[in-house]
Amino acid sequence: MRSDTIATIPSPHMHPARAILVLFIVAPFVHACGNAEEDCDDGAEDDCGGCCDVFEPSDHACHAPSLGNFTDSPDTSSAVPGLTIGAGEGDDVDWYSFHVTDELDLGGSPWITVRLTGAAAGTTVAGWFRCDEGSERHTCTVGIVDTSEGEGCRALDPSTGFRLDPDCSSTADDDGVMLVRVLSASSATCEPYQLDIAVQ
Ligand SMILES: [Ca+2]
Ligand SMILES: [Ca+2]
Ligand SMILES: [Ca+2]
Repeated sequence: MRSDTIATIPSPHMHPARAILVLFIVAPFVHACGNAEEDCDDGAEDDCGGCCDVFEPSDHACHAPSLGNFTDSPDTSSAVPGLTIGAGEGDDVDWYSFHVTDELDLGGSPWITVRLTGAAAGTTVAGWFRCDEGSERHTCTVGIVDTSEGEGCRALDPSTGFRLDPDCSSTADDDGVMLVRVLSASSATCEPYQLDIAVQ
């Protein structure tokens, strides 16, 4: 749980009790695999070697650490500093997950932006969104489509990141789970990065 890293901006029109709910409730949810056919019965892998950060082991989508719940009204964001990637015993991979709740607002569907600050050139960040209801038909407004782990987007540059605008069929609520994967540019060096998430 990383509720302490989430900064929310309650709407001035929001009922106080609801604002408190938004600020402090971080909905737990079952970790989902990026690929529905993957076997989730394995144990958490640790391939970070001498380059481990506080979220390890995080090398598999099934064991992606949860960063909590984000809403598009009020807009929510989180900056997670002090992360590292690379120089693992195997192929170091960092997975993260968070839930997105599509609240009632004039902006409609959530815009989910994920980028890296201070990452080495060549580090890649991608994400896949699984709807709580309905099937996925998302848009990559920033970055390019990546269907390797589901319906998602991949950043062309880590500092620019990607923006995924989820759209879940047969429901007006584009709620769901976002899985994010960070891959190292090199397995020979340990590189720092900060993970930045914004939902609006
Ligand atoms: Ca790591
Ligand atoms: Ca890792
Ligand atoms: Ca909304």
